[in-house]
Amino acid sequence: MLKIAIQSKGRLNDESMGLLADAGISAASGSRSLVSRAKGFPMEILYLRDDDIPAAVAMGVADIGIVGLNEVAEKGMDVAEVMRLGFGACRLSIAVPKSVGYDDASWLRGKRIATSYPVILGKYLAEQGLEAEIHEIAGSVEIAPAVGMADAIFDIVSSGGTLIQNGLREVEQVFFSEAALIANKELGEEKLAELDKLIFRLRSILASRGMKYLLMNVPEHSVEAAVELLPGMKSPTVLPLAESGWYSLHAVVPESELWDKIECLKAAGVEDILVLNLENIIK
Ligand code: PRT
Ligand code: ZN
Repeated sequence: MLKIAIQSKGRLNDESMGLLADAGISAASGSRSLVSRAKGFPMEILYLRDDDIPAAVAMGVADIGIVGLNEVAEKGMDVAEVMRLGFGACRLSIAVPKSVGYDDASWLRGKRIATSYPVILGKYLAEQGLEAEIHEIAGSVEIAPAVGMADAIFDIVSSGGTLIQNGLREVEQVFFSEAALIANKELGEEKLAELDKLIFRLRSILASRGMKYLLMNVPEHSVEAAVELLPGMKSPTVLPLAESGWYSLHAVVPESELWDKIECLKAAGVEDILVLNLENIIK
């Protein structure tokens, strides 16, 4: 039986549990002890701090885990990155007080940089051929320059709001992260087969996220134009309606293109467009 490690609480917990729930996997009796048996899949769920997940998976305490790629890179654990999961997106960036005249990375030479990610920062500085003082601090990195502890920081940025609130300016984007499914590199055959099943479910869910299912009525003379506008997974489905001269057209479109497509379809003579949510795309 697979054992999956997920963050016990924090930013990745909700979406990790949500993704598993969409895959038909839930924690038995909503229990939040360290380990709980899953329903809907032969799996145990282990709740850990995100910092501990790469090591737990590398050591085989858990077989697989959901964690930010930033933690995987920082901990330097030898685990397999199975798939990216499309949430928890952020970047690790260098930021300096906005009053500072920063032109390029050479400004960092000899400076004190506060961070909770000394390994990733150390690699970046080495690649740039720069020497600087890395000050490892556990939390509230963004206040370090204001209290005189550092000249710059290297921290997680998502919207950038926290930097602005603290009078900081993002000057180098170093590492791009999102949540990923990671796995122990030495899983036996049985666990690999279970992992394949899980990957299949997750792929179906991720493929459907951000997609909409469209149903519409199309007069015969508009069918060609509508099909042209809607390249579906293979091509759109076209079915004759009971009323002669009319067709029903079904297609899957990315949410980002939805309103553009609807406008073009209406202009092409399409009527009665239904927009439905898609739960899964099984290939
Ligand atoms: O207790 P535990 O150790 O498990 O959790 P944690 O406190 O270490 O981590 P947590 O829950 O804060 O974040 C878990 C993971 O979420 C991180 O390792 C990243 O992979 C991912 N992630 C995505 C983020 C953010 N976005 C993010 N914005 N982690 C932290 N932040 C912080 C950021 O440091 C900043 O201070 O949120 C603040 C707001 O960011 P802005 O730029 O949107 O203002
Ligand atoms: Zn953490």
